[in-house]
Amino acid sequence: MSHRFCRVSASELCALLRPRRWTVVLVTTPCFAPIIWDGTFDSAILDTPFRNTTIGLTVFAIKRYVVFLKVFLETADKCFMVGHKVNYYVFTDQHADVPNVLLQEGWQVVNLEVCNYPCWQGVSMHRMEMISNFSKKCFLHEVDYLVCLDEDMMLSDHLGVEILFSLFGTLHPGFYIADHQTFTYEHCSLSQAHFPRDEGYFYYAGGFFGGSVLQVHRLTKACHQVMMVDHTNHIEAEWHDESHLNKYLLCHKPTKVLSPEYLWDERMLCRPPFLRKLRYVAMPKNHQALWNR
Ligand code: UD2
Repeated sequence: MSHRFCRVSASELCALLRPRRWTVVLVTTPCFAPIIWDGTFDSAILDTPFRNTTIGLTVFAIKRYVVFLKVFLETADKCFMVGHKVNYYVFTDQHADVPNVLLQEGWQVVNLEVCNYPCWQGVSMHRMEMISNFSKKCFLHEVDYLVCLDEDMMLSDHLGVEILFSLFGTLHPGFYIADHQTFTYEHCSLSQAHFPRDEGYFYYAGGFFGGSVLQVHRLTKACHQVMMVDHTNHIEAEWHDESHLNKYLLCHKPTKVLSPEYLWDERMLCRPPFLRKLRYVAMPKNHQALWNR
């Protein structure tokens, strides 16, 4: 052994070997995809290889959901991919009400005209179709990665390139420690989203997924196509697009998985001590008021 090693004191050695996280959390999937938690990555190292990367963020602000857009954009401007180039793609039927938020230099908001649908479930489910269509039409030429988010949410901490990989999904905050028997995969065997109760390790949230544009295009196109098959057969999966997203991610394993730090609802859930950061959290909302005014 060289003398160099002998000169390290015991306390220095302890500091060197100390794991960045003391709490035990699952940091890899059975397929060896990393699960991203605070303390499992170093942004200073990760930022460099993504220096020339452009990230597209898609959100839907249809009908009254446009009210959430100002806070969403303002908080994203502070926390999302800071130091990188971002295009916000806002799918909306409410152009006049899209707020004019001052963003970082070089960042832009692109409003994409879409029609609305008579019911909330229709809006939620057609997101797959719209992302798929616009991926082919423009995202493939404009950005490297797509991050697809719910919009009735706000960013509350750093959310950066640590999430990027070819295909990623986010552990649903309501199920990340639940017995997999309780996962709300689609149980109707006639639906294209059907998945047996005793298979599958994770339940993913519909409100946060993404990857390279090519992978997101494949995912959204596939989900839309199977939703159309269900529609023709007069079937609607219980959790709509989220049911189909889960089926897709169970058959096409994500290469990165985001912990519930990346999607949390403080009003619905009790925060466990090992959830050190909340990066993306639900805003208060009243479904009734949003739809029946
Ligand atoms: C859950 C999922 C959501 C979706 C839905 C399907 C999370 C956090 N949320 O959401 O992604 O899978 O279940 O059942 O995992 N929207 C509009 N206008 C409307 C209605 C919806 O723009 O009139 C958009 C908006 O961007 C919203 C998103 O669709 O964030 C999803 O709708 P939601 O958030 O009301 O659904 P929720 O919370 O039940």
